Parts: sequence; structure tokens; C-alpha cells
Amino acid sequence: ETARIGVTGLAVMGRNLARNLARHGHSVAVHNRSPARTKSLVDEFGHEGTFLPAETAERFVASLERPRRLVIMVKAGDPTDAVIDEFAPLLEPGDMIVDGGNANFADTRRRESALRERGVHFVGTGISGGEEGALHGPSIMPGGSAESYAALGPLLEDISAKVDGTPCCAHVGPDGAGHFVKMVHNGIEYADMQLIAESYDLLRHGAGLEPAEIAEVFRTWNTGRLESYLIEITAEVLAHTDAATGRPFVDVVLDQAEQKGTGRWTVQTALDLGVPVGGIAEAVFARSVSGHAALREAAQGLPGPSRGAAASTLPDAVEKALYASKIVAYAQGFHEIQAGSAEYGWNVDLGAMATIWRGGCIIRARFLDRIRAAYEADPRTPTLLTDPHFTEAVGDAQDAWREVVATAAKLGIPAPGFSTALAYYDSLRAKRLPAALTQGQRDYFGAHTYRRVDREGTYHTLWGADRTEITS
Ligand code: NBP
Repeated sequence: ETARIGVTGLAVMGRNLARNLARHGHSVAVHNRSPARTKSLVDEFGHEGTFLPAETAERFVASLERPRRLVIMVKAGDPTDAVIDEFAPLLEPGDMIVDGGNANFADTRRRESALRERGVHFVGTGISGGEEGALHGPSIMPGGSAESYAALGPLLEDISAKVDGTPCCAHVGPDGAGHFVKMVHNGIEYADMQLIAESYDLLRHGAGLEPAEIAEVFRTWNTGRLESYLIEITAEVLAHTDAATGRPFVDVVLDQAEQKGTGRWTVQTALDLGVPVGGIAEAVFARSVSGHAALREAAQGLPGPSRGAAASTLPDAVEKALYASKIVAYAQGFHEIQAGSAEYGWNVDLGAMATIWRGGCIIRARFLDRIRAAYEADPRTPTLLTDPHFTEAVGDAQDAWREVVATAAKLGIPAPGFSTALAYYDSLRAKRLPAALTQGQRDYFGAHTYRRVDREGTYHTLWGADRTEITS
């Protein structure tokens, strides 16, 4: 008896993915470095479907139908390489290794190219939605060859989340494309969460609302265009009362946010690609600032604004600022995917990415339908901001957006996400940017040259001499 697919690495993610496969009627071979996890999976959930447990790598590989489909769900980094080194010699040309971990796309590119030489397909696959998603239907972003997708796609689509009957799984593109898109997805998630956090902060300390009242505001927002998983759980968290103290839960949690690294990768990669992703960067930095306890402690006595100005930050204005800033953050994230796709020749279908994020993952939202529609209407649109729906939304938000950023500044409430979104927006719309002055400075101190608005060519001014202009 052989299994259609195998999963090695049976911690929370691998175990739930294997169960999801089995529950959908796919026989699944299961393996883990320490056999205890394999045994407990079969003992506890063996009744859910057909599991073929294997204690050794050899038996695991032998229990897979050909061409073999082997999913790795181990800790990203060195463990992934260790597992590949263990299994690759046992595989044959045409076999497929799916890496469902949170790998860096550069590692995926390296692994794909090494395995391609042996004729083995390496399918770096972004899987979003945490353990619940893995069990009940994640959003799946497979990279790798089109040939491997033909053999794997139906299985992966089968176990993915569905929205309006459409699977939240599509072939992203060759080699590292899947993990790249998953990385940017996580970066966007950071930005989205930061904007929501700033909205809360403004409602709390600008408008003076209590957490329970703010929970109601978020519940109301969740019935409109902001409807999303993140807004929904924000209301839940804000409405929660700490059992031990009777205080709002949000007030007893230490205000130092942590991160695992995919947000940072998104920003590092954006810097390499030259793509401005201020919304994601500020979100990563905001978590970083929050974690610098000693620095914050040292700054406690620093002067702030003289309060007194009535907080005019009404929930309606914040809702508009949030929607507009969210459009900017997503526009920046999609720009990064577009740039990565161009750099590595992936030909990523941006609208399809919005489509597969509609379910299964943390950023699932009604909003993604709008993004899908925008790319359907114009697949080559340079930015989501120029899509008519989004242009209208940011147009409608103008006064509120600016008022919210100004209010935050006046009251001394940090709003880096809102501020950077607005600055990016104004930078794009500006007829002239002060970059002309920057170029002048660069030419002055470093003879870096400049181009002119009225003629072709590259010029340099002899700043230290008689300031004549020469062509360079
Ligand atoms: P972990 O990331 O905690 O990894 C534990 C698994 O890795 C165990 O099966 C462990 O085997 C195995 N492993 C390690 Br560690 N080193 C190994 C080695 N050298 N050789 C073989 N196996 C090794 O598991 P997870 O939380 O289920 O996540 C799995 C992957 O999915 C990760 O890449 C993660 O980033 C990604 N992911 C996680 C989530 C989430 O919500 N947790 C969401 C999305 C993606 P052992 O049992 O023998 O120690």
C-alpha cells in the first residue's frame, strides 16, 4: 500500500496539515525525526483517515506513490537543510519535495537549484493561517515548477481554504516565488496590525474611549468595508476582561511586541529591491521601539505637547484614515511583489495573490476582493492607488486622514503607520519633490552629477570654481 502524499515534521503545523489531507480522503504517509510524534498522531487521530506511519526515512520514502510528493514541515533554516540532505539521496527524478515551512525565499532559490540538478522538484510553499489554518484550510502559496504544480496543485487546492468556492491556493511562480509572496504577506500583516493598533491608541487616548467602547467601534467597522479577521479579533481582544484583576485585558499585557522575522525580511528585501514599503518598515520599527524597555524608561521625562486641545479624533475620521492607510500599505506590499517578480522573472499574477489571501490567512478580508478586481481591470496598474475604487476611497478620506495624523502629532500620540502612509501618498502625488535639492547637494559634495528637466544628458556644476555647468 502506498500513500498519495507524505508529511515529515509532525509538530503543530505538520500534524494538522497531515490530518487535513487525511480528512479529505488522501492517504498520507507520516514521519518525524523523533518517532513519538508520529505515534501520537496516529494514536489520537488515526480514525480521521488513512495514515501510513514510518519510523525511518527509507520506509517513509518507500511508502509514497510515484512520483513522490513529500512535504517537509520542520523548523525553518538548518533543520530544513538537514531534512533535505537526508531525503534527497532516496528520491528519484520527477519526485517533489514541498517545503511548507517559513523559509527565506533566497534559501528556497538555493535549494531549488541544487535539487533541480538531480531532477527533483523543490516546491517552496508559503502556508498561512497558523495551526488552525493548517487543519481547517490554509492559504497556500506554492512556488516551484509548473510541472510540479500540475501534480501537486489539485491536492493542495483540495485542502486549502475556499472563498465563494474558489480555493485559496494558486501556483505563484518558479523557485522562490511562493516563499517570497508569503514573506510579503506577513509584512503586510505587520502593517495592517500596526494601523489597527494606532487606531485603538487614538480612540483611547485621543477620543478618550474605554477598551470596551472601542471594541464596539471595531465591531461596527467589521460590518463595513474594513470587515476582516484582524478587525474581528481586535474587537474580541479589546472586549476581554482579565479574570485575575477585573481590568481590561489590554491593560494588563506588557506593551512590548515581539516578532519572528518575516516582517524584517520583507523590509530587508524591499531595501535590496529599492521598493518603498514605509508602512511595513514602520510596523517592524514600532515593534522594535516597544521592545526597547531601557530606552523607553530613559525617555519617560521628555517633554510632550501642552495638552488641552480637545481631541477631535472621532471614530469616523479614524475609520477613514485606517482605510486609506491600509490601501497604501497594501499598495506598497504589492509593489514589492511586482518588483520581486520582475527581478527574478516569476511573472506573478498579482490579482491571484489577492484572491488566495481572501481565506485561510490572517489578513483575510473583504478588502482583498477589491484588490483582485483592481488587478482584473488592469493587470499592469502601476499602483493600487490609481484604481478608481481606491482613488475614490482615498479621495473621500483626505480631510479625515490629515486630521487624524495632525491630531496624533498635536496630542503626542505616536502614529508612524498613518503618518508614513500619508507621506507616501503625498510623495507620489507631488508634482515636484525636494529630491532635486538632494541631487544638487550630492553634486556639490561628491560630483555625483544630475540630469536636467529641460535637456537630455548628465551634468555637473563646478561648485568649487566659477560654477559653470559642464556635461559629464
Ligand atoms: P517547529 O518550527 O517548532 O519545528 C518542529 C519540528 O521540526 C519538529 O517536527 C522537529 O522534530 C523538527 N526538526 C527540528 Br526542530 N530539527 C530537525 C532536524 N534537524 N531534522 C529533522 N527534523 C527536525 O514546528 P511548527 O511550529 O509546526 O512549524 C513548522 C514550520 O511551519 C516552520 O517552518 C514554521 O515557521 C512554519 N509555520 C508555522 C506556523 C505556526 O503558526 N506555528 C505558521 C505558518 C508556518 P522533533 O519532533 O524530532 O524535534
